[in-house]
This record gives sequence, structure tokens and C-alpha cells, in this order.
Amino acid sequence: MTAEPMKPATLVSTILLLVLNGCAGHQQSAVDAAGPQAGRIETLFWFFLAILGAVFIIVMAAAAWTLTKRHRGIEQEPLERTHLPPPQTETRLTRVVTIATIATVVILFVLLVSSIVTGKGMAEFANSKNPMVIEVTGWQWWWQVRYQNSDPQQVLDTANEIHIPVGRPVMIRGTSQDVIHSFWVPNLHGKRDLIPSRITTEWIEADHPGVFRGQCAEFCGLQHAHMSVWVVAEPGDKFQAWFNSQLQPAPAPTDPVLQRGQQVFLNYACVYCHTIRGTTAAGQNGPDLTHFGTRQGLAANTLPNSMGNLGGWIVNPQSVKPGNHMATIAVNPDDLQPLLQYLQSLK
Ligand code: HEC
Ligand SMILES: [Cu+2]
Repeated sequence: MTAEPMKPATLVSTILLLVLNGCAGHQQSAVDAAGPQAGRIETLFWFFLAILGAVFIIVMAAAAWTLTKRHRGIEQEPLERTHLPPPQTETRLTRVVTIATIATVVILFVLLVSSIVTGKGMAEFANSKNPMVIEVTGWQWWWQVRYQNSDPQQVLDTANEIHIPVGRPVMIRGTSQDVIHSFWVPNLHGKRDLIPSRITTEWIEADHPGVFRGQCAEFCGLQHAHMSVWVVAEPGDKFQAWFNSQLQPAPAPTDPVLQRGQQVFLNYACVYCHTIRGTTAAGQNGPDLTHFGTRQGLAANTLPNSMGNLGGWIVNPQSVKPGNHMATIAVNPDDLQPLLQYLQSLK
């Protein structure tokens, strides 16, 4: 089969689609809004694009028209040769320039007002009673996630994957552990900077179930590009089931291999950085691993969470994500398999 050359129009629309939707389908796209906040931003984007696109086409058409207009050259009227237009042209030019100036001011004003209205609309959830509050802390280069609750029994710690119930406003309280990061899940909202020792807030709400990808949007060092987060929006009951099971401590292993794996984890330095609730591991310098086996991704979603990838990560984290802050620990080859199985069993 011979490949036909792509028509220019197809090429342009393909590039546009790629740019607008991202390569991973619609899971990470500002023009495929999955909630009211992102919807407002999307509407504003299309509105700006339409108006500014029309202005662009008009300006280009006018430029093309003047450029291609036949020049009268040497046969010009003597008055024109001095570059002084005749009086009737002068009046016409004044009128055109005045109209263009007024149109510009009006258009800029319309754009200004529409972005203010959008901004005001974004704040609609700010008065919600009893909102769900999720604290998101950026670390080089992963996301710490804490579901806040006035009842300490209901506070949940996890990492790199956020679940939210569909149709309920969620307040993201963001901060940073080290440098400035930016929390950006384009299908749900715009960007919000995470700044050390400050708290910034944004509201998100998903209006349909889906899995949306977020990405750190502020250059934060070597592995900035490998700092992504999944937001899983699911129906209320499904969310509640997820939440309740995540609240549980890690299951105590009964299988001898898993028991061995747990001992391995507890004997190595892993415990200085990681927490597995229900064990003595209570480190605070790395992602909470209590239910690591339920997560889709590994190392802030740099890789899919599979046995093979996990083995590669633990044996040599620096080869997967150079510069990341997990120590390379020489795990005894006999210990590795039970350790991997144990980590995968943390459901
Ligand atoms: C010096 C602290 C430190 C030690 C020791 C450490 N880790 Fe980590 N670990 C981290 C950090 C930091 C990350 C996040 C890295 C990133 O994504 O940039 C991480 C990530 C992980 C992840 C991926 C978690 C996720 O959700 O993406 C696993 C699994 C893991 N570590 C297991 C282990 C095991 C097993 C050991 C012991 C053999 C260990 N770690 C030792 C700091 C540490
Ligand atoms: Cu970052």
C-alpha cells in the first residue's frame, strides 16, 4: 500500500488536534472539559479564538488586498507623487482609521469583560458548605495527597493518584515541600502554583466519571517532566468504597512469601522514607505505600505499575528517573522477589 501524501488541510487539522488534545486521547486536554471550572475556561478559549481568529483573517485580507492592488506608478496624479492623498481619500482614510480604532477598543473591552466574568464564575464553589478538602503537596518529583477531615480517623494519606466523587465540589489546598510546583489537571481546571510555606486553593468538580491526567506545570528541576498525577472521578458510592478501603491499614500478609517480603521491607532502609500503615514503617520522605498495589502508576506515573517496572525501580531508581530522591539500596537478590510481591499485594 502506498501512503498518499497528506492534504495540507488534513495536516493542519491533525496538528491542531494533536496540540489541542494532547497525544493521550482526551485524558489530558483543556478543550475536553470534564467539569464546570474547566468548562468555563474552555468556553473562554473558544470565544477568544473565534474573535481573534476573525481579526487575524480580516487584517491579513486587508494586507493582502493592499499588497496586490495594482500600483499606478509613474502615471500617478502629480499630487499623489508627493504622497499627499487627495482630500476625498484623506476623509475616507480618517473614517477607516477611526472605525478600526473604535472596533479595537470595543473588542479588547469585550475580551476583558468575558475573562472577568469567567474568573468570577470560577469562584462559585467558594461558599460550598461541607466541601471535600484534599491537600496536595508537591515534592521533587511526586505528589503527596491528604484527604482532610475534622475527624482524624477519616484523614487519608496517599500519593500520585487522587480519587474524587463525581458531582461534588472538591477544594484542592496546595502547597510545596521544596520548590515551586504547579498543579494542573487540564480537564478539570487551570494551573495553580504550589508554593513552599503557602497555601493556594482551587476548586474542581467532575461532572462525569473519567480518569484525567495532571502534570506539574512549573519547571521544578531535573525530573519535572516525570511528575504527573492521575485524577480518577467516579460515582459517589464507588468513590466511598475506594476511600473506605484506602483508610484501612495495609493487609497483614498470611502467605509465607509475602510475610518474608514484609520483613525485607522493614529490614531495609525503606522504612526511613516510606509509610505502610499497619506496620512499623512510618517514614515521611517518600510516597505513602500502604495501598501502593492499587495505584496505576509508579514513580509519579513515570511507568505503569507492573511487577517488572517495580523491580527495575527498586534495583536502580536512578536509571528510571535520574536525580530523584529515592536512595539506591542494594537489595539482596534473594530478597527482591518477595519484596516485589509484597509491594504488589498492598491492595
Ligand atoms: C531516602 C528515602 C528513600 C528510601 C530509603 C527509599 N525510598 Fe522509595 N521513594 C522515595 C522517594 C522520594 C520516592 C518518589 C520518587 C519520585 O517519584 O520522584 C520513592 C518512590 C518509591 C516507590 C514508588 C511509589 C509511587 O507511588 O510512585 C516505591 C514502590 C518505593 N519508593 C519503594 C521503596 C523500597 C522498597 C525501598 C527500600 C528498598 C525504598 N523505596 C527506599 C524515597 C525513598
Ligand atoms: Cu513539580
